[in-house]
Amino acid sequence: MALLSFERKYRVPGGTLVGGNLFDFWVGPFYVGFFGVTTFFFAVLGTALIFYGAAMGPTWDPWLISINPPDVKLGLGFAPLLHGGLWQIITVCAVGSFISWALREVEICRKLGIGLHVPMAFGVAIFAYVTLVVFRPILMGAWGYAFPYGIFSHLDWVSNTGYTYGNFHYNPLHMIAVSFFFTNALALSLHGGLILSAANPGKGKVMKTPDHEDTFFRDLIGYSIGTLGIHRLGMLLAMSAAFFSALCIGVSGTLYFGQWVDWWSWWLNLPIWHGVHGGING
Ligand code: UQ2
Repeated sequence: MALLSFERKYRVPGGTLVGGNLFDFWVGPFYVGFFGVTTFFFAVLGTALIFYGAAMGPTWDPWLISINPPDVKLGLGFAPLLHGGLWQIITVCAVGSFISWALREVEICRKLGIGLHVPMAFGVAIFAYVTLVVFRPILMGAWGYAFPYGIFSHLDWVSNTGYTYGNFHYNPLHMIAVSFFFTNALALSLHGGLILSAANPGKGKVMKTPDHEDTFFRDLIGYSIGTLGIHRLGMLLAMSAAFFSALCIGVSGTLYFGQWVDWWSWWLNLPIWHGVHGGING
């Protein structure tokens, strides 16, 4: 693997959080570091255990393989290996490797003297995953409320969990999360389209500059958020989407137990409707 011309300049020692200079080296293009080692360890062990669980299970059909959490009856205890124990160890491996990956990103940021935005954004994705398989199950008192590791089986879990609370589309935090996902898609398509349009003015022509990008949106809607601003907006929208997703499932079964459509009764129960003709409060 050839070194890019600028790589040598940026391959500086230091910036590590753990291990001093012990793991401060590269393998081919990859920085290793203490957290490179732990990422690799957890990822390989977790993947091997998924294959072991598949071998112990009834099928090798990739759609149908499923590593299931323990029965709800077990509560928060340690489960026998083939009755949720594998799921528990695989979950530890997953969380261990995700957090190791984030900390390896932090070490690389420190080496380069750049901000920690990438690991912070990734941290919100980790938070959403940990909410699903750790925080919410603990708050509900059983690992069995977490989702199974399988393609069809996790889709079934999403469907069943959604219907447990009536219709998740009535969950106001779900509404906010979906709105952030859609707005994120809008912002990224505007940004991708704008950059590609400036970079591709037509065969034989010199590509255009950010001035043209600004002017396009000022002509169109009287406002340009700017080249830095669009990336701030993108990061805000993406992190908010993941954060509100975590909240919308995190409160279901822990703070809110009913059907989400009934949550909206607060509106009908406002005192301003008392005595309104035809209203539910007479
Ligand atoms: C912009 C700008 C960019 C962009 C985009 C815009 C030059 C290259 C996409 C336009 C974005 C706006 C007006 C914000 C839209 C708001 C939402 C919530 C979707 O002005 O500056 O930089 O890529």
